[in-house]
Amino acid sequence: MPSSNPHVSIIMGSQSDMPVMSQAAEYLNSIDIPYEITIVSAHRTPKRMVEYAEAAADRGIKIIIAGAGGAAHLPGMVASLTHLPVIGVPVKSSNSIDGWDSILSILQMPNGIPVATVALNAAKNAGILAAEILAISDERIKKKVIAKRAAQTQAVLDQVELLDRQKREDF
Ligand code: RP5
Repeated sequence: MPSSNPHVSIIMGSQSDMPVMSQAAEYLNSIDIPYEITIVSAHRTPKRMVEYAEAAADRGIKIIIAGAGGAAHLPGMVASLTHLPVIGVPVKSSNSIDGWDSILSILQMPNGIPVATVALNAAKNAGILAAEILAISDERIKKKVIAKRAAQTQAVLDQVELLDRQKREDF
């Protein structure tokens, strides 16, 4: 849930990234992990980016999920300003060249400053990964992450059974 005491920060370069990045928030919401979500642009609000990243750990943030499109320097720059783990979400934005620009900008961090990069537009996976990292030291989150996985598995098995039933009825 959005919280005044967030454990996860979800940031993005532009409001136009919100349809993708809100998927990380949806997952965190679903397992009651407190988060905050806001816009921090590396090139339009560079001073805000520095202040935000430098203050994050002291505010109790444990993981930062950062999404951006195009040149997509936000995740790497934020990672360079904090020791917190940063999960990068390449966003296919209006100015993207098929998304490869943001994928490579976020993925190809030189040694020394890592950004854990998920697939293009895969903000949900970023939310899951953040929860899994928190689950290492939080039994309550661990149980919820495992339960979500079990529900996901069951949903696929239900689909398999439904298809099998339809096939039997067709013959
Ligand atoms: C990046 O440029 C943002 O992360 C966004 O994906 C992209 C386009 O931004 P807008 O022009 O839509 O604000 O900084």
